[in-house]
Amino acid sequence: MTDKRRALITGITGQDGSYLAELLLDNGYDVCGVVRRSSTETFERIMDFKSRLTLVQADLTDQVSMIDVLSEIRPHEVYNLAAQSFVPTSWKQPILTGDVTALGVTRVLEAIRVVDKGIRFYQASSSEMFGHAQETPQTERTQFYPRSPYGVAKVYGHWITVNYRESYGLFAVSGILFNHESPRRGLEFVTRKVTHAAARIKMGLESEVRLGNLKSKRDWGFAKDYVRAMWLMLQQDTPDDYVISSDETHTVGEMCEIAFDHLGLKWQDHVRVAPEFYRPAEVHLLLGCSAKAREKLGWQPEVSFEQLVKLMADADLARVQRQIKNESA
Ligand code: NAP
Ligand code: G4F
Repeated sequence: MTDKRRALITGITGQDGSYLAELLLDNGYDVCGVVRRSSTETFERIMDFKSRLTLVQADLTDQVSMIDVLSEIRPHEVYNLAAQSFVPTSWKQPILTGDVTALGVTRVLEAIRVVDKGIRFYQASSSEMFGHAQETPQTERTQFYPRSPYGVAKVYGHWITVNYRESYGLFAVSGILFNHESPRRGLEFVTRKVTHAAARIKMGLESEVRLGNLKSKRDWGFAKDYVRAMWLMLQQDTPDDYVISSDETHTVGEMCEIAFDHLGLKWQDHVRVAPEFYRPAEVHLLLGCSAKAREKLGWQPEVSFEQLVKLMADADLARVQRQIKNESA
């Protein structure tokens, strides 16, 4: 072990985990990532810098594996990003979602309590906790009203983090992050589904994309900006909870318009509304107020909503063009 600061990231193979790992490596950390066993590797997002990481096998559903990993690595900071994070899946698999996304947080906190109470802890909380929003914009003081099993699980994760801070004096913080996207976003989330489809349509591989509620509004930002806020939260003198958002809201329809327009296409020609993508209970409007983070952490986003959608569309177009070239070679 070196004298460098050590960070452990659960969910390192996900969108945020991959960006956070890069940020921490750049900041001089030894970075360790928890990966769960699967029959095929899910290392695509961390491939370019995997040789600089330590990867350890554990699972948020397995308490002993989390204690073992913390005992072995002895990190200074733990970022808990692992979750069943796709909202529609949380209705299909509510028990699994509760086990990983809610109780999983307690398992990590228990591992910290047992191994070393000095470890600083970040919990990836979500604007989905506001759900049927009780006020607009939403702040750290807005009452929660989750609208999916995922949102309910995140509310549990938030409060157990606050509770371990208050019960055991842990440096445990909850970052309430609004939607954040990137070219590394999973293909099932709406932004990436749209930019990926627009790129394939542009290249003549498809002609339409089927979506659900085009009227729903989200406060979207760039994932790379948002992981910076996670790190900042763990560098403060005292633990606290922060909303991280762009402080703007846009409809799914507006997002489609920018993506298709950017690739020289008319979105109404290609977007079809399909009932199967509507949700049993929708979160209609999310709009954050990140004033506290801007003032206390000195955080602010660098990429606007429009820039974000365009950079995602560009990345998907380049990716689709590369695939076509490789297939014809
Ligand atoms: P993501 O891309 O879906 O990544 C989820 C990660 O969790 C993956 O690395 C996955 O591993 C891992 N994981 C799932 N179940 C696990 C288990 N049982 N044990 C260990 N690891 C497990 O999510 P993301 O967008 O990066 O989001 C990161 C975190 O922030 C999540 O907790 C999410 O709920 C929360 N969040 C996200 C947003 C957003 O807009 N992106 C906003 C607010 C909060 P595999 O690769 O093996 O599947
Ligand atoms: O992209 P989404 O699936 O993201 P959602 O449900 O807001 O959740 C994401 O952000 C949360 C933060 O608020 C995270 F905690 C969570 O882990 C995840 O990262 O859907 C966004 C909106 C919804 O209103 C949905 O109904 O887009 C609407 N939508 C319309 N058509 C669609 C589709 N969503 C998806 N995934 N697929 C569609 O075809």
